[in-house]
Amino acid sequence: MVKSRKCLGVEAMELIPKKELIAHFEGVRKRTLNYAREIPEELIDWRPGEDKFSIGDIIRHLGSAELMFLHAITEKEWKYPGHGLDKGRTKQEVLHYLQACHSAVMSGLHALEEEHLTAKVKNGLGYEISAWRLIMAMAEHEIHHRGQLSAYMQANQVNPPQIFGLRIEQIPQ
Ligand code: NI
Repeated sequence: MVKSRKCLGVEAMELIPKKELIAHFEGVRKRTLNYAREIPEELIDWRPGEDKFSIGDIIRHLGSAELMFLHAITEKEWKYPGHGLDKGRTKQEVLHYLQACHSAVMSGLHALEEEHLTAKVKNGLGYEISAWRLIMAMAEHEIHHRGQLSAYMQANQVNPPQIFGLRIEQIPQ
């Protein structure tokens, strides 16, 4: 049976209620923080190349990206606040910025009505998608950068935490 894109969006919202989408992102963020907390202070400005993100840049970027995704959902406009040192310089400052962005975004997401989430928003490339997909995109974006943090840590002989608390060798074969 062929269904319109709108129908599919509404059905998906029924399958994944807003509170579950938010809870999923909260879980992703909790695990990102587990990584960020393990980063030694002296590595906060480490970057793998001159024109690459530093560890601090990635953490500031995750906070600013959250604000960007919420703004796109609520205002249907793409606007990125940047990830410069004005957002925080030390590990404590960048984590504080990340937390401040997260609190603002969680309040914003909780306040959304169902119709905000099924409304169409243009993505960065100009294609229309349902706004709720941006919450999933926000999670995917964060997971991408968390993997990057993990690689940065390993390049500096710092063991990143296990994502779900177990090593793959602990799972029965
Ligand atoms: Ni990014």
